[in-house]
Amino acid sequence: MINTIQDVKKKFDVEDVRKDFPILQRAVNGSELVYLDNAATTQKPQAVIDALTHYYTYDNANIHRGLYFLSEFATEQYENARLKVKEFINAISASEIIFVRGTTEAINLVATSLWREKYFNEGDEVIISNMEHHANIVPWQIAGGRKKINLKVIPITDDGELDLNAYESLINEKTKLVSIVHISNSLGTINPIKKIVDIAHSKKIPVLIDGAQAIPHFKVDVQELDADFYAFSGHKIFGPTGIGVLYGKTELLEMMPPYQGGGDMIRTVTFEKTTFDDLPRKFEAGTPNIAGAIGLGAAIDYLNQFDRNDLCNYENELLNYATARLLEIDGLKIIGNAKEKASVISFVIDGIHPYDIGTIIDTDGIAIRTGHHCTQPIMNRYNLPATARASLSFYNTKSEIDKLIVGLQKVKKMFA
Ligand code: 7TS
Repeated sequence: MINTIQDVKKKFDVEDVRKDFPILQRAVNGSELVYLDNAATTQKPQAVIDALTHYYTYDNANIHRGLYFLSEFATEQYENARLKVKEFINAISASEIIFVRGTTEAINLVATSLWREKYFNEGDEVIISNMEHHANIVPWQIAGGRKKINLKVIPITDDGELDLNAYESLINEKTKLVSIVHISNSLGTINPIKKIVDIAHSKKIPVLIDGAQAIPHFKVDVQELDADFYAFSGHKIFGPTGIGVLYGKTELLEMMPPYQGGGDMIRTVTFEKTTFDDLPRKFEAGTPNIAGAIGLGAAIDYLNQFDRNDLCNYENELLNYATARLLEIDGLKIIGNAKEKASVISFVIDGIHPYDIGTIIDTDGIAIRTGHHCTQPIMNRYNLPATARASLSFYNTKSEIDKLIVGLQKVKKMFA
């Protein structure tokens, strides 16, 4: 069979890839930057930076309005980015792609809009898990104002895996939604999301998936998962900050009232009554992050050059290497040992506060995250105030992991 141009993927080579990310060449505190905080945000390839610069230099105009060339051209690029997202996650239609600020706004949109629709009554239940980011806890707590949704929490095992039997037993006639993280940002656990969806759907309950950490690691197909909603942030897949995506099935998005009101989301307005535009514009009030969407499109183009499996396999290789090397350190314990794990490693070292670890290795230019990672309930589950976390992307190398180990050994010596 003859390959089409689109089928021919660029061979993955980490040294080549690193040249695409200019920030990786900079120094921090006199050392070459070792950036191991990719779960917080990823670095941007030159192609994304160029797309932003190009847009603001040559093409800037507001969209969906003027009949002049620049406005039409900006609109075309913005809508083209939506098409790229649609293809990227295999949605049925581009109108199922709502541009938002990020995962946080996507979940707030769903929680607020479903309340307004009276989809929830006071005392109805949303099933989440013990490993949710605050972005998938707090919106459900505040959506109804004084009226409360009850959160039912799937417990996790000591290894950091969801207890699926407990999940099934939490479902009852009050369960209105399951809202669950695909990959945990603090444990690295890859949840069996398809199984979770199938169980919920067998009881006719829709599922929202927080895909913030999954989307950078592997190919996500919303139709294959049969996700009702899927949320992610552009900045975690090598795109700009301030842009993200809410995917929703058409029938759900059509049933839901707008999240915010204003320009661009209406069809007619009088002082008495307003009618709303069709999807997706009903949910995109005001001037959106046009440059951000275009930058996200460029990030998707960047990723699409590669076979995503090559990137994923390489990240797994890094995960295995880093796990083995970290465990060489006396007194170091990894938090989160699920069988299915992405390249996110939380750890603690006996007698040393994670903040001290982070601060000391920063003096050698090594960036890791320390803290509760916006997942306080999981810290409580393990009885920890915080962990240190190294999260790896496909532009990281084994030699960077070696530098982390040298840094941690230095920390150990200082506290000996
Ligand atoms: N959900 C998960 C699983 C996340 O990891 C994050 C951010 C969010 C939601 C929120 O995403 P945002 O783009 O709307 O802020 N996680 C992290 C992190 O682990 N370190 O910094 C941010």
